[in-house]
Amino acid sequence: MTFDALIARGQRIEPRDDMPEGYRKTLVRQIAQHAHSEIIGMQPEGEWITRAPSLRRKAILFAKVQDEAGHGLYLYSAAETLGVDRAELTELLLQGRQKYSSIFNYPTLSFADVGVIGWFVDGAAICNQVPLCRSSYGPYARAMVRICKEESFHQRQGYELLLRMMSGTEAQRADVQDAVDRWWWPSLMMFGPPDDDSPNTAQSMAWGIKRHSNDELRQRFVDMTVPQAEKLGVTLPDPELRWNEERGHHDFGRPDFDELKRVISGDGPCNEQRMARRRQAHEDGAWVRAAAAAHAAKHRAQQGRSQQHRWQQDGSQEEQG
Ligand code: BYC
Repeated sequence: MTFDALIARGQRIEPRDDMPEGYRKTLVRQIAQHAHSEIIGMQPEGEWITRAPSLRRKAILFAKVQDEAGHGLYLYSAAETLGVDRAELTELLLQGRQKYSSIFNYPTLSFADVGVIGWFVDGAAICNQVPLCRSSYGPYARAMVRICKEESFHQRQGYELLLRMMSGTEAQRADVQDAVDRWWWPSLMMFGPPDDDSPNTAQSMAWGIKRHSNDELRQRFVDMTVPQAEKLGVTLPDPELRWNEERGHHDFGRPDFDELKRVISGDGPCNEQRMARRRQAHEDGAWVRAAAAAHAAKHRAQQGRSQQHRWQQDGSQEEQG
Protein backbone atom coordinates (compact mmCIF):
# COMPACT_ATOMS: atom_id res chain seq x y z
CA MET A 1 0.00 0.00 0.00
CA THR A 2 1.26 3.51 -0.76
CA PHE A 3 2.19 6.04 1.91
CA ASP A 4 -0.89 8.19 1.19
CA ALA A 5 -3.19 5.18 1.38
CA LEU A 6 -1.71 4.07 4.71
CA ILE A 7 -2.12 7.58 6.15
CA ALA A 8 -5.68 7.88 4.81
CA ARG A 9 -6.61 4.57 6.48
CA GLY A 10 -4.99 5.65 9.75
CA GLN A 11 -2.48 2.80 9.53
CA ARG A 12 1.06 2.97 10.82
CA ILE A 13 4.05 3.81 8.68
CA GLU A 14 6.95 1.48 9.42
CA PRO A 15 10.67 1.92 8.62
CA ARG A 16 10.41 -0.47 5.62
CA ASP A 17 7.67 1.65 3.97
CA ASP A 18 8.32 4.28 1.34
CA MET A 19 7.79 7.74 2.78
CA PRO A 20 8.11 11.30 1.45
CA GLU A 21 11.41 12.95 2.34
CA GLY A 22 9.53 15.77 4.12
CA TYR A 23 7.79 13.26 6.39
CA ARG A 24 11.11 11.61 7.26
CA LYS A 25 12.79 14.95 7.92
CA THR A 26 9.93 16.22 10.09
CA LEU A 27 10.07 13.08 12.18
CA VAL A 28 13.83 13.27 12.59
CA ARG A 29 13.49 16.91 13.66
CA GLN A 30 10.72 16.27 16.18
CA ILE A 31 12.03 12.98 17.58
CA ALA A 32 15.59 14.30 17.90
CA GLN A 33 14.35 17.45 19.63
CA HIS A 34 12.28 15.29 21.92
CA ALA A 35 15.25 13.01 22.72
CA HIS A 36 17.56 15.98 23.38
CA SER A 37 14.88 17.44 25.70
CA GLU A 38 14.78 14.27 27.77
CA ILE A 39 18.56 14.23 28.16
CA ILE A 40 18.97 17.95 28.89
CA GLY A 41 15.81 17.70 31.01
CA MET A 42 17.78 15.57 33.47
CA GLN A 43 19.77 18.63 34.55
CA PRO A 44 17.31 20.92 36.38
CA GLU A 45 16.08 18.18 38.69
CA GLY A 46 19.37 16.28 38.72
CA GLU A 47 20.90 19.27 40.52
CA TRP A 48 18.75 18.36 43.54
CA ILE A 49 19.70 14.69 43.88
CA THR A 50 22.50 15.39 46.36
CA ARG A 51 20.34 17.90 48.23
CA ALA A 52 17.11 15.88 48.51
CA PRO A 53 15.70 16.25 52.03
CA SER A 54 15.36 12.51 52.78
CA LEU A 55 16.51 9.12 51.52
CA ARG A 56 12.99 8.44 50.19
CA ARG A 57 12.94 11.68 48.17
CA LYS A 58 16.45 11.00 46.90
CA ALA A 59 15.50 7.48 45.72
CA ILE A 60 12.37 8.79 43.96
CA LEU A 61 14.25 11.63 42.29
CA PHE A 62 17.07 9.34 41.24
CA ALA A 63 14.58 6.94 39.62
CA LYS A 64 12.81 9.78 37.80
CA VAL A 65 15.98 11.31 36.40
CA GLN A 66 17.15 7.87 35.33
CA ASP A 67 13.82 7.30 33.55
CA GLU A 68 14.46 10.47 31.57
CA ALA A 69 17.79 9.10 30.35
CA GLY A 70 15.89 5.98 29.29
CA HIS A 71 13.32 8.07 27.40
CA GLY A 72 16.12 9.81 25.55
CA LEU A 73 17.55 6.44 24.55
CA TYR A 74 14.22 5.01 23.28
CA LEU A 75 13.75 8.17 21.25
CA TYR A 76 17.24 8.16 19.73
CA SER A 77 16.58 4.53 18.79
CA ALA A 78 13.28 5.50 17.15
CA ALA A 79 15.12 8.25 15.22
CA GLU A 80 17.76 5.75 14.10
CA THR A 81 15.07 3.74 12.25
CA LEU A 82 14.85 6.79 9.94
CA GLY A 83 18.44 6.40 8.79
CA VAL A 84 20.17 8.85 11.12
CA ASP A 85 22.69 8.09 13.80
CA ARG A 86 22.53 9.08 17.47
CA ALA A 87 26.10 10.41 17.38
CA GLU A 88 25.19 12.62 14.43
CA LEU A 89 22.08 13.98 16.21
CA THR A 90 24.08 14.71 19.36
CA GLU A 91 26.63 16.57 17.25
CA LEU A 92 23.83 18.70 15.71
CA LEU A 93 22.56 19.55 19.19
CA LEU A 94 26.04 20.51 20.38
CA GLN A 95 26.51 22.71 17.31
CA GLY A 96 23.21 24.44 18.11
CA ARG A 97 21.60 23.15 14.91
CA GLN A 98 18.91 21.15 16.71
CA LYS A 99 16.70 22.32 19.55
CA TYR A 100 15.53 21.05 22.92
CA SER A 101 12.51 22.11 24.93
CA SER A 102 12.48 25.71 26.15
CA ILE A 103 11.31 24.60 29.60
CA PHE A 104 14.70 23.27 30.64
CA ASN A 105 16.29 26.70 30.41
CA TYR A 106 14.78 27.85 33.71
CA PRO A 107 16.54 27.42 37.07
CA THR A 108 15.45 25.14 39.94
CA LEU A 109 15.76 27.37 42.99
CA SER A 110 14.26 25.23 45.74
CA PHE A 111 13.20 21.63 46.34
CA ALA A 112 9.60 22.69 45.67
CA ASP A 113 10.70 23.13 42.04
CA VAL A 114 11.18 19.35 41.86
CA GLY A 115 7.53 18.89 42.81
CA VAL A 116 6.30 21.58 40.46
CA ILE A 117 8.32 20.20 37.54
CA GLY A 118 6.71 16.80 38.14
CA TRP A 119 3.26 18.33 38.35
CA PHE A 120 3.46 20.93 35.55
CA VAL A 121 6.25 19.81 33.21
CA ASP A 122 5.47 16.10 33.31
CA GLY A 123 1.76 16.98 33.30
CA ALA A 124 2.28 19.03 30.15
CA ALA A 125 4.38 16.21 28.72
CA ILE A 126 1.50 13.77 29.32
CA CYS A 127 -1.01 16.05 27.55
CA ASN A 128 1.37 16.42 24.63
CA GLN A 129 2.63 12.85 24.46
CA VAL A 130 -0.42 10.64 25.07
CA PRO A 131 -1.76 11.60 21.61
CA LEU A 132 1.70 10.84 20.18
CA CYS A 133 1.09 7.16 21.12
CA ARG A 134 -1.22 7.30 18.07
CA SER A 135 1.34 9.07 15.91
CA SER A 136 1.49 7.68 12.37
CA TYR A 137 5.12 6.54 12.62
CA GLY A 138 5.24 3.12 14.30
CA PRO A 139 8.58 3.25 16.17
CA TYR A 140 7.82 6.73 17.58
CA ALA A 141 4.30 5.78 18.66
CA ARG A 142 5.50 2.59 20.34
CA ALA A 143 8.28 4.41 22.20
CA MET A 144 5.67 6.88 23.45
CA VAL A 145 3.56 4.18 25.11
CA ARG A 146 6.20 3.29 27.66
CA ILE A 147 7.34 6.88 28.07
CA CYS A 148 3.80 7.99 28.91
CA LYS A 149 3.42 5.32 31.58
CA GLU A 150 6.58 6.58 33.23
CA GLU A 151 5.57 10.24 32.87
CA SER A 152 2.44 9.39 34.74
CA PHE A 153 4.49 8.19 37.72
CA HIS A 154 6.60 11.33 37.42
CA GLN A 155 3.61 13.58 37.58
CA ARG A 156 2.19 11.79 40.61
CA GLN A 157 5.44 11.87 42.55
CA GLY A 158 5.61 15.63 41.93
CA TYR A 159 2.04 16.22 43.05
CA GLU A 160 2.48 13.98 46.10
CA LEU A 161 5.61 15.91 47.11
CA LEU A 162 3.67 19.18 46.84
CA LEU A 163 0.76 17.81 48.89
CA ARG A 164 3.25 16.94 51.63
CA MET A 165 4.89 20.35 51.47
CA MET A 166 1.53 22.13 51.57
CA SER A 167 0.69 20.34 54.81
CA GLY A 168 4.07 21.37 56.26
CA THR A 169 5.36 24.72 57.50
CA GLU A 170 4.46 28.22 56.34
CA ALA A 171 7.89 28.47 54.68
CA GLN A 172 7.28 25.24 52.75
CA ARG A 173 3.91 26.48 51.51
CA ALA A 174 5.55 29.73 50.41
CA ASP A 175 8.22 27.76 48.50
CA VAL A 176 5.51 25.81 46.66
CA GLN A 177 3.60 28.97 45.69
CA ASP A 178 6.82 30.63 44.56
CA ALA A 179 7.69 27.63 42.37
CA VAL A 180 4.16 27.60 40.91
CA ASP A 181 4.48 31.32 40.09
CA ARG A 182 7.79 30.79 38.30
CA TRP A 183 6.94 27.60 36.35
CA TRP A 184 3.34 28.24 35.25
CA TRP A 185 3.97 30.43 32.21
CA PRO A 186 7.06 28.57 30.95
CA SER A 187 5.01 25.35 31.21
CA LEU A 188 2.30 26.82 28.98
CA MET A 189 5.04 27.81 26.50
CA MET A 190 6.21 24.18 26.30
CA PHE A 191 3.30 23.51 23.94
CA GLY A 192 4.93 25.73 21.34
CA PRO A 193 3.86 28.90 19.53
CA PRO A 194 0.15 29.67 19.03
CA ASP A 195 -1.50 27.83 16.14
CA ASP A 196 -1.53 30.90 13.88
CA ASP A 197 2.25 31.16 14.30
CA SER A 198 3.16 27.46 14.17
CA PRO A 199 4.74 26.73 10.78
CA ASN A 200 4.85 22.94 11.21
CA THR A 201 1.48 22.04 12.72
CA ALA A 202 -0.73 21.86 9.60
CA GLN A 203 1.57 19.50 7.70
CA SER A 204 2.41 17.42 10.79
CA MET A 205 -1.31 16.96 11.47
CA ALA A 206 -2.03 16.06 7.85
CA TRP A 207 0.64 13.36 8.13
CA GLY A 208 -0.71 12.16 11.48
CA ILE A 209 2.57 12.90 13.25
CA LYS A 210 0.80 15.37 15.55
CA ARG A 211 -2.81 14.57 16.46
CA HIS A 212 -3.72 17.94 18.03
CA SER A 213 -2.58 21.50 17.58
CA ASN A 214 -0.41 23.36 20.10
CA ASP A 215 -3.33 25.50 21.33
CA GLU A 216 -5.65 22.51 21.76
CA LEU A 217 -3.11 20.76 23.96
CA ARG A 218 -2.37 23.93 25.93
CA GLN A 219 -6.09 24.26 26.66
CA ARG A 220 -6.28 20.62 27.74
CA PHE A 221 -3.40 21.19 30.15
CA VAL A 222 -5.02 24.27 31.69
CA ASP A 223 -8.35 22.45 32.13
CA MET A 224 -6.61 19.49 33.75
CA THR A 225 -4.44 21.59 36.08
CA VAL A 226 -6.90 24.13 37.50
CA PRO A 227 -8.81 21.65 39.74
CA GLN A 228 -5.51 20.13 40.87
CA ALA A 229 -4.30 23.61 41.92
CA GLU A 230 -7.52 24.15 43.88
CA LYS A 231 -7.09 20.86 45.71
CA LEU A 232 -3.49 21.68 46.48
CA GLY A 233 -4.36 25.15 47.74
CA VAL A 234 -2.14 27.20 45.43
CA THR A 235 -3.01 30.10 43.15
CA LEU A 236 -2.12 29.94 39.46
CA PRO A 237 -0.56 33.31 38.56
CA ASP A 238 -3.06 34.37 35.90
CA PRO A 239 -5.70 37.00 36.70
CA GLU A 240 -7.56 36.12 33.48
CA LEU A 241 -8.00 32.48 34.43
CA ARG A 242 -11.71 31.59 34.78
CA TRP A 243 -14.20 28.91 33.79
CA ASN A 244 -16.12 29.72 30.60
CA GLU A 245 -19.48 27.97 30.79
CA GLU A 246 -20.25 28.52 27.11
CA ARG A 247 -16.99 27.02 25.83
CA GLY A 248 -16.86 24.35 28.51
CA HIS A 249 -13.21 25.29 29.05
CA HIS A 250 -11.14 27.70 31.12
CA ASP A 251 -10.24 31.05 29.61
CA PHE A 252 -6.66 32.03 30.36
CA GLY A 253 -4.12 34.77 29.63
CA ARG A 254 -1.75 34.75 26.69
CA PRO A 255 1.72 33.40 27.45
CA ASP A 256 4.57 35.70 26.49
CA PHE A 257 5.46 34.14 23.16
CA ASP A 258 8.27 36.65 22.65
CA GLU A 259 9.91 35.16 25.71
CA LEU A 260 9.43 31.69 24.17
CA LYS A 261 11.19 32.87 20.98
CA ARG A 262 14.05 34.34 22.99
CA VAL A 263 14.50 31.18 25.04
CA ILE A 264 14.36 28.92 21.97
CA SER A 265 16.95 31.05 20.24
CA GLY A 266 19.41 30.67 23.13
CA ASP A 267 18.63 33.66 25.31
CA GLY A 268 16.93 32.04 28.31
CA PRO A 269 18.12 32.18 31.94
CA CYS A 270 20.04 28.86 31.77
CA ASN A 271 20.68 28.09 28.07
CA GLU A 272 24.43 28.59 28.32
CA GLN A 273 24.72 26.57 31.51
CA ARG A 274 22.62 23.68 30.12
CA MET A 275 24.60 23.44 26.90
CA ALA A 276 27.96 23.75 28.68
CA ARG A 277 26.97 20.91 31.02
CA ARG A 278 25.74 18.80 28.10
CA ARG A 279 29.00 19.39 26.21
CA GLN A 280 31.04 18.51 29.29
CA ALA A 281 29.04 15.31 29.88
CA HIS A 282 29.61 14.34 26.23
CA GLU A 283 33.36 14.88 26.57
CA ASP A 284 33.48 13.06 29.92
CA GLY A 285 31.66 10.13 28.36
CA ALA A 286 34.05 9.77 25.41
CA TRP A 287 35.95 6.91 27.11
CA VAL A 288 32.70 5.03 27.73
CA ARG A 289 31.75 5.25 24.06
CA ALA A 290 35.27 4.18 23.02
CA ALA A 291 35.18 1.24 25.47
CA ALA A 292 31.72 0.15 24.29
CA ALA A 293 32.82 0.31 20.64
CA ALA A 294 36.02 -1.68 21.42
CA HIS A 295 33.98 -4.28 23.33
CA ALA A 296 31.51 -4.62 20.44
CA ALA A 297 34.40 -5.01 17.95
CA LYS A 298 36.04 -7.67 20.15
CA HIS A 299 32.73 -9.50 20.47
CA ARG A 300 32.18 -9.44 16.69
CA ALA A 301 35.74 -10.72 16.09
CA GLN A 302 35.22 -13.54 18.64
CA GLN A 303 31.93 -14.51 17.02
CA GLY A 304 33.60 -14.49 13.61
CA ARG A 305 36.41 -16.76 14.90
CA SER A 306 34.06 -19.27 16.52
CA GLN A 307 31.90 -19.34 13.37
CA GLN A 308 35.02 -20.05 11.30
CA HIS A 309 36.01 -22.78 13.77
CA ARG A 310 32.55 -24.42 13.44
CA TRP A 311 32.80 -24.37 9.65
CA GLN A 312 36.28 -25.96 9.81
CA GLN A 313 35.00 -28.68 12.16
CA ASP A 314 31.96 -29.36 9.93
CA GLY A 315 34.29 -29.57 6.90
CA SER A 316 36.71 -32.06 8.54
CA GLN A 317 33.80 -34.25 9.79
CA GLU A 318 32.41 -34.41 6.23
CA GLU A 319 35.86 -35.42 4.90
CA GLN A 320 36.15 -38.16 7.53
CA GLY A 321 32.62 -39.40 6.77
N1 BYC B 1 10.87 24.55 22.95
O1 BYC B 1 5.77 24.78 14.24
P1 BYC B 1 5.94 24.48 15.68
C1 BYC B 1 9.87 15.96 28.98
C2 BYC B 1 10.09 25.08 17.94
S1 BYC B 1 10.70 16.40 27.54
C3 BYC B 1 11.77 24.58 21.96
O2 BYC B 1 4.75 24.53 16.53
P2 BYC B 1 6.16 21.60 16.00
C4 BYC B 1 10.59 15.91 30.24
C5 BYC B 1 9.78 23.96 16.97
O3 BYC B 1 10.67 22.88 17.12
C6 BYC B 1 9.39 16.62 26.44
N2 BYC B 1 11.43 24.70 20.66
O4 BYC B 1 6.72 23.07 15.81
C7 BYC B 1 11.94 15.67 30.27
C8 BYC B 1 9.92 24.68 15.66
O5 BYC B 1 11.29 24.87 15.35
P3 BYC B 1 12.05 24.03 14.18
C9 BYC B 1 9.63 17.49 25.29
C10 BYC B 1 10.11 24.76 20.39
O6 BYC B 1 7.30 20.69 15.99
C11 BYC B 1 12.62 15.75 31.48
C12 BYC B 1 9.39 26.07 15.97
O7 BYC B 1 9.52 26.24 17.35
N3 BYC B 1 8.49 17.25 24.48
O8 BYC B 1 8.72 15.72 28.90
O9 BYC B 1 5.02 21.32 15.08
C13 BYC B 1 11.94 16.07 32.66
C14 BYC B 1 7.95 26.26 15.54
O10 BYC B 1 7.05 25.45 16.31
C15 BYC B 1 9.13 24.70 21.38
C16 BYC B 1 8.55 17.06 23.15
O11 BYC B 1 9.57 17.19 22.54
C17 BYC B 1 9.54 24.59 22.72
N4 BYC B 1 8.68 24.55 23.74
O12 BYC B 1 5.53 21.63 17.50
C18 BYC B 1 10.59 16.29 32.62
C19 BYC B 1 7.24 16.63 22.51
N5 BYC B 1 7.92 24.78 20.80
O13 BYC B 1 12.21 22.63 14.75
C20 BYC B 1 9.88 16.20 31.42
C21 BYC B 1 7.34 16.33 21.05
C22 BYC B 1 8.14 24.90 19.49
O14 BYC B 1 11.13 24.04 12.99
N6 BYC B 1 7.33 17.54 20.24
N7 BYC B 1 9.44 24.89 19.23
O15 BYC B 1 13.35 24.73 13.98
C23 BYC B 1 6.20 18.15 19.87
O16 BYC B 1 5.09 17.76 20.20
C24 BYC B 1 6.35 19.34 18.94
O17 BYC B 1 7.64 19.32 18.37
C25 BYC B 1 6.12 20.72 19.65
C26 BYC B 1 6.35 21.83 18.62
C27 BYC B 1 4.68 20.81 20.14
C28 BYC B 1 7.09 20.93 20.81
